[in-house]
Amino acid sequence: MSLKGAPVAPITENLRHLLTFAKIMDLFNDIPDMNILPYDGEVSYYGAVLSKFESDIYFNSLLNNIEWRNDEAILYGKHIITSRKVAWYGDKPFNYTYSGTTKQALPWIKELEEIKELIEIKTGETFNSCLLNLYHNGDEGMAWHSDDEKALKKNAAIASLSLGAERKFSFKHKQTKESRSIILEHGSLLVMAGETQINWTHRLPPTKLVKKARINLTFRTMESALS
Ligand SMILES: O=C(O)CCC(=O)C(=O)O
Repeated sequence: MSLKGAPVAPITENLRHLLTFAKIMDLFNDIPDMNILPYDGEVSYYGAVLSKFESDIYFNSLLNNIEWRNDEAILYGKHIITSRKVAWYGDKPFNYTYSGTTKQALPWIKELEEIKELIEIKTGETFNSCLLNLYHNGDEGMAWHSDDEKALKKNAAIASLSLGAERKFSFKHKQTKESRSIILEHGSLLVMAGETQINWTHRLPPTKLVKKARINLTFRTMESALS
């Protein structure tokens, strides 16, 4: 509700104030205590943050309403087009370059705004962009990498929401090569924070065991959008 005639702050500003208040009041008691990584990074797995019903609805509406495109990469000088599909959304049409190619962010759609708000409330973090991946089945995965591009705010949390088929997700330490894996359920949230991207790589290994599709959303913070 707003007072008649009083200026109305944009919703994102209101949300930011609410989040700061909630953080001060320690209202984020959903945050898991356990770190999946043994050292040099922070990864929290919240389990399902959406019901099966909500997860099914979001899976189907994202499948239909997102502007999916085949991903592209330059690998060993060759231009590769993946069967996995990808999409990039954000507060502003900022450019995100990874694997040698650049994408321009599309404006948020309703479903993404709703999921983003839920994740911001659960985690106490804010995000200004989201990379989505669509894996049609277990043949499609993602190779070892870190989300450490210069355009991303350094050490900012990255929140990963999974919908659809359950898949294994793995981390490997860059120096010690120690690894950890976790199964990401339908409707689940995983948050990578601290120095995770500096010290660890992660991947979604391909598997012959999974025949169904999965959608993953990683909410991120672009540095360029903060100024
Ligand atoms: O699909 C996933 O869970 C992983 C996606 C990922 O690693 C990324 O977007 O950087």
